[in-house]
Amino acid sequence: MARSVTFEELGPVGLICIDNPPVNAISHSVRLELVDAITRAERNSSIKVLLIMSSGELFSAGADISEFDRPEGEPSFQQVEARIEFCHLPVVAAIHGLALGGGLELVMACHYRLAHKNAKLGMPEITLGIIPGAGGTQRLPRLIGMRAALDMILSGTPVSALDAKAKGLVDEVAEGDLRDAALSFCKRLVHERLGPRPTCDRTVIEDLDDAAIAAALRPHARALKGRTTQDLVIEAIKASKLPFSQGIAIETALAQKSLATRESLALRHVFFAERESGKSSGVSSAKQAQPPWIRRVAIIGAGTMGSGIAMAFADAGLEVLVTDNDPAALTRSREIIQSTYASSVKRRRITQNIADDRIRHIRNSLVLAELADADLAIEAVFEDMELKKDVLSKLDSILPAERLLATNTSTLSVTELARATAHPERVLGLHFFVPAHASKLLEIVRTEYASAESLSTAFRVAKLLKKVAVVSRDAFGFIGNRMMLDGYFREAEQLLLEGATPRQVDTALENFGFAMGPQRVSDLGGNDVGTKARVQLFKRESRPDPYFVIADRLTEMGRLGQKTGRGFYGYESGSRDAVPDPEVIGIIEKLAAERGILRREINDQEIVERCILSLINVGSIVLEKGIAARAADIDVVWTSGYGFPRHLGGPMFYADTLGLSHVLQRIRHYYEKLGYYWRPAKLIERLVAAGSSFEQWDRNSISQ
Ligand code: 3H9
Repeated sequence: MARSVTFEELGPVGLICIDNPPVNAISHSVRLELVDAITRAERNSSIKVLLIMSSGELFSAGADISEFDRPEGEPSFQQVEARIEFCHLPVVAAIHGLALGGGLELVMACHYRLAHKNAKLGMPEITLGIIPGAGGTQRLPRLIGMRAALDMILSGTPVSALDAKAKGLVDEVAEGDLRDAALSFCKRLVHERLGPRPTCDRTVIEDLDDAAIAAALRPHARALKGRTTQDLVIEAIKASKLPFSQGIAIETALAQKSLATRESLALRHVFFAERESGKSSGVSSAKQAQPPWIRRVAIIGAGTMGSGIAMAFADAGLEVLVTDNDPAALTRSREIIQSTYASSVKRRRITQNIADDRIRHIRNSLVLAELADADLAIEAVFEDMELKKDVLSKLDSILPAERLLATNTSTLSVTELARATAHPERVLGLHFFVPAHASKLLEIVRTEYASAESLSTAFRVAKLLKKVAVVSRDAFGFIGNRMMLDGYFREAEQLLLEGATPRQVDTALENFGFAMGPQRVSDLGGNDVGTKARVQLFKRESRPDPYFVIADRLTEMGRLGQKTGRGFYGYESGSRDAVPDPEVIGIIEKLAAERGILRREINDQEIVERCILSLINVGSIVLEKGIAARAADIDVVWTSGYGFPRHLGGPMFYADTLGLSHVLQRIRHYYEKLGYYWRPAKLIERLVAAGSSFEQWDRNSISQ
């Protein structure tokens, strides 16, 4: 069996190298082999110092998350760290790339630390709903102080090597070859007879009072809304004032507690779901296949979406050509791009040099034929079937036959668009979300013609853009918008007709955990945008009244949302604060009366239950129709693209935690009360009859 840790004798230095691709996770076998290597070095009298490094692109991504549901086994993390800390030889860690979570905890148990200047060090456990459980909450405060440690663990964001040095987390920052620098460092230790320096022997002098805790929590309030892990982190960090062994015992108990929370199960589910998305129903080979190199991208259509997509590629360092036959559109696009980058500079997200460089990566042209050497073309012209067909067929004749042609449609049939070309196998939908350069989700829309090579290229695109990709079959609304329109948003509108107010619906769903309630989202995106999209979608499939009758009426009245200062709410000039508007209640009452709907008091519990259950029910239909391949893909779409609280795992995972028989019973209840559109999805009925769950369904469909 291949070893995941190697040992090399280099004069007085014993070099231990972790080699566990792809991310050097500290698995059980790595821990076993680390202890073996240390024992071997200790027995060798010519070795005077131990150096721990890693191969590959990063030092370590931390503990092996896939082993979390099993007993830790021996040696545990703590045992390995104690072995390092109490080794009679000085132990040095040299970090390149990333040292995260358990990887950094291992580093902190070493006696000396070196980092390459491009390395980053972080404790991302909180993003998985757990606390650092391998000494991190005890050693980090000993090295950098309680407040800095609390901030680093609460943020979950890695710090740079230089920052780590300033904090006292590393001793030296190396430029050039890390191995050479680390070997010189080790030899210096030998020469100067510097011995072990256990972190556990240090004491924490700083205090953590309530004001300091509140100040540490404040910047993370939004990310931690509805979460509980932070309370356990605080408790563990406070314990670092105690003698080390007592602090470690408290950390271990709290870490076990965090692992068992629903929050942690949900966050780990989303972590793996994001990495698994697309690895089913024949896509896996495409995801793993070696896709062509992509350096130049052509965007056709210089509107808001085209400009956003252009920035997404420029941000990834690619050359972008934006074409449009309207010179004014190209001028506007340049203005959008310049002002977006200027605002990023103003907010200190990027420097002026980086902004200038990205702008230089984007070229404009009025001539479509100029894109002939592009590795990939994405059309982002108006949502009009004939126009898009015309553009795609022209692209088809300009670009060599193996290049991907993508459409950014959110409403039209990609299949019909593909048929307009001579090579339908190279046409896919790449559904970007607004703002295209910042949003995390990319829906890849496949038709029955799409080739594995096209899919593979689409995955490469997502990876380049650091987006999470989910494959959807070509159907009304794809995965996300179908669930939003037929489920979540429709139910929100229905609740308004039945008696709730926009503020009540939004607040209830924001308290549930959505970043923004549905009516505020509509006002932000523009009610007219939704109305236009539904007009197009209805050409594929229609929906009976009432279906977004309020939003459409608001559009007719010019109440388009924030951009006109009036929508579901009123907005003071220059303000984004949504102010309830009695005129809107009047409009809703009238629409309800026209449909014979009797308005009544509706409580928040009913609002949340109906919006979430309808989302789950339509999600099940999306699954049974094969629009999404896995329930976990739906969870990825909703947590990364639609603001569903990540710590609840996405709608389908949440359904499993509620229990599917309970879910079905409540859906049946609303079906009896509200009629046809609440008809329970057959898939839920089948799963309940079999005593199964969405998770089980995913597992079965993967093993088929
Ligand atoms: C921890 O350390 C707990 C301790 O405090 C206490 C212990 C007692 N384990 O993301 P990618 C896999 S908690 C297992 O696509 P990238 C991943 O599934 C841990 N597997 O690459 C994927 O597999 P596949 C704290 C892991 O370049 C492959 O590696 N650490 C782990 O875009 C490539 O991943 C974290 O939270 C892992 N720890 O990003 C860091 N990490 O190819 C989690 C990755 O089969 N990891 N895999 O799909 C990351 O943030 C990113 O993976 C990383 C690379 C930035 C490292």
